[in-house]
Amino acid sequence: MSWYSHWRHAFKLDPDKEISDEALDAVCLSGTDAIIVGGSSGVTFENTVDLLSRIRRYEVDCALEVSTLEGAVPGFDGYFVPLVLNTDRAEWILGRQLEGLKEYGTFVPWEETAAQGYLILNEEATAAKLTGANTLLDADDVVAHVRMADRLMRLPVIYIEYSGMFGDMELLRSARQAVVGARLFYGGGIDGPDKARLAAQHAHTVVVGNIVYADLAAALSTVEAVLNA
Ligand code: 1GP
Repeated sequence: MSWYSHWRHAFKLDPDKEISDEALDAVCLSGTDAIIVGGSSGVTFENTVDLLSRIRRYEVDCALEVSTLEGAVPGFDGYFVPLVLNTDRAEWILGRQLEGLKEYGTFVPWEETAAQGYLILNEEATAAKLTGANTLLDADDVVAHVRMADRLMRLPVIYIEYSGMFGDMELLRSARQAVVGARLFYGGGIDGPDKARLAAQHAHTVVVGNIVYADLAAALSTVEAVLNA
């Protein structure tokens, strides 16, 4: 059992986006299993500390996705280190991570740190553009990537990422069927209970992001949908 292995539902909050105290209160008390703090751009030490300190008023688990050196902030319950599986650009697979380890390697809380093997599948997503992700994967490609991550590399988390659009549930199903040891996270385009329920059929952990900022009530409705799925 790891610190995140009981999570069924998580909200992902972006330090670079404004959220009111009332909205944050509703998110943290929603019954979600965790808040993941992370974003693809504009993440700084200051805005990450600020968001952490506001979430810390609540009991909910709070983890950081460490995607930049500047945004590596102590005090979270757990840390995820993303590695992009479907890019040719080594800097996103292990380059930046090595830089981070050279700088902060002695401070890493290893018991609370987990690598996430990311498969970024929405070509329009900021993360896909930034990392040069090859988003045109079919089911066989997805299964091969999952086996690489799960069986060969023994990564503890595989993250099927469609940030900004609802993904192909058949591909997610293929991923789930191939996974043996890893936790399968899904995120992207969940805008209410129906899509949340669909994703929860295959993913171990369903991550809900942008809708928090666009339609809070719809975001909150995903918690029960996932927990009851
Ligand atoms: C983003 O996977 C998360 O990293 C959630 O995606 O913002 O589209 O919900 P959305």
